Amino acid sequence: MALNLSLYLVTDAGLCREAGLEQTVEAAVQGGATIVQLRDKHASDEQMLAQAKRLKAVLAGSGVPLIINDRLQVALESQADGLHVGQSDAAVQEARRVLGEQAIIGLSINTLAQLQAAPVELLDYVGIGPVFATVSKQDHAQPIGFGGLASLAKACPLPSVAIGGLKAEHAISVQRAGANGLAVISAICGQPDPYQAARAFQVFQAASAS
Ligand code: TZP
Ligand code: MG
Repeated sequence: MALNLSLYLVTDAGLCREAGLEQTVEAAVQGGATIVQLRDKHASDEQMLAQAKRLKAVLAGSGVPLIINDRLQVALESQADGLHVGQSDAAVQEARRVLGEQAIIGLSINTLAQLQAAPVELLDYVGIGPVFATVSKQDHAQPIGFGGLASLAKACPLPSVAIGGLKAEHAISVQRAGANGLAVISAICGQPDPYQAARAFQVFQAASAS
């Protein structure tokens, strides 16, 4: 199945606590999220594995892939669809070797040097950002703005998804910058209505396509 990065939901356990993580993901997918990443910097591998299994059940039959952030063993044991790694995470080579050819593997990049160093032949997509500063990731790299996003997306031979401080109203600028989609945490997680929050992106995407 072709990789659809147009609305990439990255989960945050804290922000989803009240509404529930599975409920948030289910609503977001109904609202148009096309890919979901389980990200939790505080959970143990066991907790993350259990959460991955619950999310797999939620996503079963939806055609929306489940990607695991950072934890190669969790991705393997949960039989998730793929793994997303940052510059300091498990090596892409190791992830591809362990997860196999079919797995979706993504890498975060923030600079042209990181893009040039990326093993693009082993990757399915890159995450580019942060576009804006965000409280959702405390240790994020220097924000690159839409100008930086455009230079990296244009130089990138792979599909790309923009991340960092993005809201529905940024969908048009992201598309114009040449990225294939938007990855978001707080625009959906912790919103009063995650279904409507996801749908808002479709409205902007449809407007920019017409
Ligand atoms: N990587 C770069 S910025 C970011 C991550 C995981 C957080 C994005 O969260 P938000 O709430 O969409 O700004
Ligand atoms: Mg990481």
